[in-house]
Amino acid sequence: PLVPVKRALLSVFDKTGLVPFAKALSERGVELVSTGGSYKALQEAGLEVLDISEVTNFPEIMDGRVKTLHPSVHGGLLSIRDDADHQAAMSEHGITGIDLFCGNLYPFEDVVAKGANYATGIENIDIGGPAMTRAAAKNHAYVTVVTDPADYDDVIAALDANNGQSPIDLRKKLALKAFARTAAYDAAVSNWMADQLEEATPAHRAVGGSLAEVMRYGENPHQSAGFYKTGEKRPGVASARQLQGKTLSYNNINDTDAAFELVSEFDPARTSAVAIIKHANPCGVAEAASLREAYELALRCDPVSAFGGIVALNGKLDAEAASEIVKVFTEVIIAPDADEAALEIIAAKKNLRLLLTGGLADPRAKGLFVKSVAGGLLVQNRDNGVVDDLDLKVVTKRAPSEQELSDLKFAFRVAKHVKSNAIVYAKDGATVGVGAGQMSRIDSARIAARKAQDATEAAGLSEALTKGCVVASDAFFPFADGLLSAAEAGATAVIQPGGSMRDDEVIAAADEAGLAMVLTGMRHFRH
Ligand code: 93A
Repeated sequence: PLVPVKRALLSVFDKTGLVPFAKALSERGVELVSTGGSYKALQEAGLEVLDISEVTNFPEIMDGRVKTLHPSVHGGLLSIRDDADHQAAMSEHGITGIDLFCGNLYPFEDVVAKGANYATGIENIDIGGPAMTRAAAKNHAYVTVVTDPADYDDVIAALDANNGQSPIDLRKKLALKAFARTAAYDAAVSNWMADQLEEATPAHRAVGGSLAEVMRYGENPHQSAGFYKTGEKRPGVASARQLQGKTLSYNNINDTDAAFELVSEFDPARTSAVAIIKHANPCGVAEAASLREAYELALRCDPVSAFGGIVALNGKLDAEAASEIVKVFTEVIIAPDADEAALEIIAAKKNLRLLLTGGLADPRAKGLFVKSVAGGLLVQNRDNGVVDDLDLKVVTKRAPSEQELSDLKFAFRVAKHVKSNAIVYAKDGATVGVGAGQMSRIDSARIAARKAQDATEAAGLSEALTKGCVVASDAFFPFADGLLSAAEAGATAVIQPGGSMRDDEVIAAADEAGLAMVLTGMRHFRH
């Protein structure tokens, strides 16, 4: 369980903490071996260190592509120390055991995130580093593998606590970390390569990411959780800059993502839009001439649910909008940017988290969407259908008016981001009732109508918010009942994908009720 550390090989791209770590090892009698740049850094710091080519008796060749890929290195890392045959091979070939490997890899993820060209991306795929990391991790029965500068101090402390020997629990923990690192590294290579060859498709790519943060807990306090970043280049919650407030929780990240993806559907050149999210569903969405007005309209839809919600904006947060938002207890605000006056207003609310993304997510980008099932991962492209691109067909006797058509598109844009079955009532560019996540469409329609009634009462209005509204459904109406319940609530126009066996029945019912109906031909299930 305890193994002495006599020789260490250090080969790091990121030289953070390298010199003090190597010095501490050296002071504890560990012999140091190192590669090119790392060797130079150690030598300049006055440490006694062997160059790798003295171990391999082979020069670094091909611009460093082959520097550590040698049996003297891999034999030293992989040999079973108490196996007679392995020991015989070592003495026959003059191989010395390597007891500690300290390495980190060419910064492939950073380089491609900065938009490196193809050749640069390829050149930054580290081969020797992962090979040594995996060899050392495999042989953790004898070898300590250190892949993260954050662990340097702990390793030295463990050696000191054990008479200069490395304990097995530490070696196992570090080996696990090493394999996680090389797996994430190769996933990044695979994803980048797939993006180079074809637009984001789920096929033939490793799905994975790097652990960015160990979270306090998951969806519930008894679940442990981590936040993994895939390195996908798109504005959103994973790459946003947090200006203030506590770190985001698991649910915060999930909801903030839902909020920002929704609000990104609204082109800021055309309109100002705000979405308020609770439990990953919008409890209010609106577009208007200003963000403040959009926020007020979004809030009107369901002021009760908005308490403790996440607010996303499609434009630069200004003082007018900020001063309204801070009146309601809000967990997170996410926006592309914020002006100075808004920052000051938000700063007064210490616990309110503010995230700035630097831009909006492209709703048409393919991206990848991953969901786990027991024993598997489902991977698909992000739902990148946009109502503006669809061929809308009027199927009723009455065609929607211009205002109705604008509201229909608005409602369908929102419905895409509501959990299925989704029914969205909207009027004048604002939701007035949202029915989400029901097992039957009729229930979602009833809930949306009831929420609209509540909103009407809360706003102290004499006329129902649903009077003259439109309704959107994320999937076709299987029967006329859902549609008729919307008409009863006051809706005058309907947007839905169509495609039901009973479309004729549903269209006839719409005609009878005097509704205008538009079919999109595209479904927006979301679960
Ligand atoms: O080009 S490589 O794939 N070929 C190798 O044989 C090799 N050995 C170590 N890259 C290789 N490395 C990497 O070089 C390490 O993973 C580390 O990131 C870097 C350290 O180089 P230096 O010590 O010269 O700065």
